[in-house]
Amino acid sequence: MSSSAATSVSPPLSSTMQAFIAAMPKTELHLHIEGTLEPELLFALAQRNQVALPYSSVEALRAAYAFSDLQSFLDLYYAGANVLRTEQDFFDMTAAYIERARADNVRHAEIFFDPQTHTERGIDIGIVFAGIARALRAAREQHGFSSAMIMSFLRHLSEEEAFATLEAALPLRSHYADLWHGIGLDSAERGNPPEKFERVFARCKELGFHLVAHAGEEGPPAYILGALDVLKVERIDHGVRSEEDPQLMQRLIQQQMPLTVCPLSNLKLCVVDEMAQHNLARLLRAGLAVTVNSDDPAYFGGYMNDNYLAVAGALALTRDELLQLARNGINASFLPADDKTRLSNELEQFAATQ
Ligand code: ES4
Ligand code: ZN
Repeated sequence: MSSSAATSVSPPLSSTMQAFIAAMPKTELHLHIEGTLEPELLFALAQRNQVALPYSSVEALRAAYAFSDLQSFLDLYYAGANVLRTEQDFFDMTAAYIERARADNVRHAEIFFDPQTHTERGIDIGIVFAGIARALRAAREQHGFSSAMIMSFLRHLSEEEAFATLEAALPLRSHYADLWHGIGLDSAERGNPPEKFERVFARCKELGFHLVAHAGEEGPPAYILGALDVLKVERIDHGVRSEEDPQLMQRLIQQQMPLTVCPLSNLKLCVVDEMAQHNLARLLRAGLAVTVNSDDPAYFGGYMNDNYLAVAGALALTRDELLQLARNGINASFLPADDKTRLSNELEQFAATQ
């Protein structure tokens, strides 16, 4: 990502703006459920399941969350997921996330989960689906919190393994028809271009899933083009490196292709050196359909509102720009048209009373 200023100090965000961000109705479109496992719960699950951890305390684990790039994070993220063993574990993790999201006035969340992280350890894929879905359904019934599940393939593994995961999951589809709407692609981007998954994504498209893929986080703009043209995705996860290709930028604007940007993630994984250098505001002001999301909040130091607060302060976003980011999130979601309208009305009503 290009930048000129070496350092810059942003003025503190006014309490009015902080309150505005907190109260604004929001959507979460880029959230890895395994990335919401807070050290406290991770330790509790390790104890419950008698899993040994290479850290002596919650504090020691949290102190290890200092990353130099995507891979250095993924190593800890996959190790952390090793404490997840039972349906109840997946339920507890998801329920804790929902509580946190609701506190931030997130109304709707589309949640990635990585079955391969668990099936590789001998956990049945049915356990993964069941625990996550039970928490999401309870949240819908008790609080009107709506959600969707996006099953993601790990791109450092083979396409054959992705096909095997799809095959294992498809018998569950009818049981989770209310939630499982999407297919994603995540994990180590460099060296694992979208083309590697062309056939499995084509199959998922035939099956009627919504398609998304991580692209242009650490990988080059060519991976974004590949995600669009080869995988035929309808959203790009991250996509911040699109700025390096002006032609691609024009296309993203023209197609209003949503980018699910994750500011604190980009900062913690050294995609940017400082938040003031983040290109979210430039992309927004150029007319791209950018959204704000939290990625792996337990690892990156913040949930939805923390992400909004960080960019609002560092990039001097206006109230109208914050509203536009929230609007983009509603439009880019997989919600049916009537739900989008209802949520849009809530947002515009909120805007009108501010
Ligand atoms: C991820 Cl930040 C990020 N990038 C790619 N894959 C991921 N899985 C979980 N977090
Ligand atoms: Zn991600």
